[in-house]
Amino acid sequence: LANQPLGPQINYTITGIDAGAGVMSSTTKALAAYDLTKGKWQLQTSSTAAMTSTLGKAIKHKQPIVVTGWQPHWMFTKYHLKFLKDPKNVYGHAESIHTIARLGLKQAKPQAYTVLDRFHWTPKDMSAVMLQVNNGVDPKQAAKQWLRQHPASLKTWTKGVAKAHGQLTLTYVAWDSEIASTNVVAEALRQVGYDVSIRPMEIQPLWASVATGAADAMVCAWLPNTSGKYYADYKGKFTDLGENLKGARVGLAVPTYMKKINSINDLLT
Ligand code: PBE
Repeated sequence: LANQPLGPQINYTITGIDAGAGVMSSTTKALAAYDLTKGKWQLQTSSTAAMTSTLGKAIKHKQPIVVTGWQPHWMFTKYHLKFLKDPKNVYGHAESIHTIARLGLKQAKPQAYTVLDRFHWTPKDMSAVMLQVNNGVDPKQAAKQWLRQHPASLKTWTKGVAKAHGQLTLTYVAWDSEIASTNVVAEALRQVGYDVSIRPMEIQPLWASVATGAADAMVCAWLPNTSGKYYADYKGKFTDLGENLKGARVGLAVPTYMKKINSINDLLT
């Protein structure tokens, strides 16, 4: 079986996630750019949970699989995966995740603005929280625990910030990476005194919520490529507080035991 072409073995299917995700539109572009559509390849829409479950099953049986991957994500911690080379650079190079606030937040809630502006961490930090959540820890508890274990980070974000009061709304898409970051920054904001609610939603309402001021901020903008379309669509209607994480990456991923598949071009062989 291992010597047969990959396509027929997996029904020419790339296992994807929710339709609105940037990695899905990039993969649709990749299908065209690498002539994969002509080669019968298709992208299957599902959800992160369904994708990671299908991935887990394939790995258990050492079967081939191609998924829409991103990093930081616990899938890269739990499994031996590799990104496929992308010589046409459809997915873009390393990305950063930005914090996006509503216009006027600085004046309305200066302490929140300061903490959100300072919030930053590393792929390793984010992976640690994601792994806890994947192991069954409640995201809020995992966030609290991470902050207890990283007092220096919390101090960097909150130092000198006066005690705050009042409501604060953060929105996010329930991707594992964004569940981790949103819960951690929400917990930090609670510790300076805010009553923080976090609301999961689809990606389009996510950007609209901040652009209309219905939400105060979000920490889920993968730039320049993955969330680039929404960033451009809503430009001028939000404040970009800059990077909260550097070194993120998006692309097609396969288990490392698929030794012959190293580039997106190899899917056609
Ligand atoms: N992701 C995780 C998102 C951004 C964060 C890669 C699934 C996407 O829009 O594709």
